[in-house]
Amino acid sequence: MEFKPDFIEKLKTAKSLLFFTGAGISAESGIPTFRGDEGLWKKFKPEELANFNAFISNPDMVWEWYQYRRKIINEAKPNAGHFAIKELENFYDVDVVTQNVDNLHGRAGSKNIYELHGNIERNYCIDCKTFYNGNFDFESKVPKCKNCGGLIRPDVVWFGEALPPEAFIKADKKAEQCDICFIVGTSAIVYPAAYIPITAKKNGAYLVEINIQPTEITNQVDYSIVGKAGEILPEILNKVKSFTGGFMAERKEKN
Ligand code: BJW
Ligand code: ZN
Repeated sequence: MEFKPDFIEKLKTAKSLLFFTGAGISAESGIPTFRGDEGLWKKFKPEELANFNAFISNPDMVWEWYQYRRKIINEAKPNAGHFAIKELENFYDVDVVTQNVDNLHGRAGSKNIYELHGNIERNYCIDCKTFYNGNFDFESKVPKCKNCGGLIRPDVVWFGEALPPEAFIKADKKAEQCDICFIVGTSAIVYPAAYIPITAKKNGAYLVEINIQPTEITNQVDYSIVGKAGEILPEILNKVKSFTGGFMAERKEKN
């Protein structure tokens, strides 16, 4: 595809890229998004599942929902979008600020990942905070802590809960410093995560959105690319690879 000329210029001069990603980047890996026609929450109401009170009043139901999703995530693989972001590390300083809990950026090999909503591969005891990795062999009933008998929950951020402070503070700093901020596959309606691209813009970053449809943030971006992340991101990578001369060539040699 033909990219906007000012975006090409930015790609040639930028040193640091920040990717702010959401469920849409994993859609082509077969993981359902949250909202929209095919969204997870057409079938399951968020207020019934993604909050602490729901877990306390019906732990088995909430646990079963997470086990169902873990199964899908375990079988999924990173797609061309995740891998393109990883490969852009050969040319730029790349930071990935993700709302996803699926660890597909990690499995694609990205170096600098800030997980704002936790990671579904981890669990912890709600009472003594002991951590448990793994999937408990997909048990459908909520497991109990070996130390204290407390309920074990997934290490994800539910509505009304604080984001992991270290990840959010670092992500916010990266947002202040990046040259280009890509907003990929997110409805950009969940806060405080959605402040990340706004912070980037306030600090002079060029904003590029990649989504199959317009979102809450579309009217604030410099460039809205309508299309699938798994197709557009590899095209951006190819464009970068096609640049010759200047410091881009030096960067290729350096890496
Ligand atoms: C494609 C594609 C393809 C498809 N290619 N694109 C203002 C400030 C602060 C807070 C608030 C505020 N206003 C309201 C709040 C409260 C609340 C909130 O934001 N509510 C809004 C919904 C209104 N926020 C919170 O409660 C947060 N905590 C908080 O505020 O704490 C305060 C506090 C402070 C101190 C102490 C204590 C408390 C927490 C939010 C947690 C969100 N958690 C979830 C669940 C995580 C666990 C799990 O996975 O189960 O996170 S909700 C869900 O939404 C999940 C996602 O990460 C998040 C964002 O969704 P995402 O990724 O954008 O997915 P979708 O489905 O919405 O969009 C997919 C997009 O992809 C679409 O646009 C498609 O078009 C696109 N797409 N295929 C490209 N192939
Ligand atoms: Zn415990």
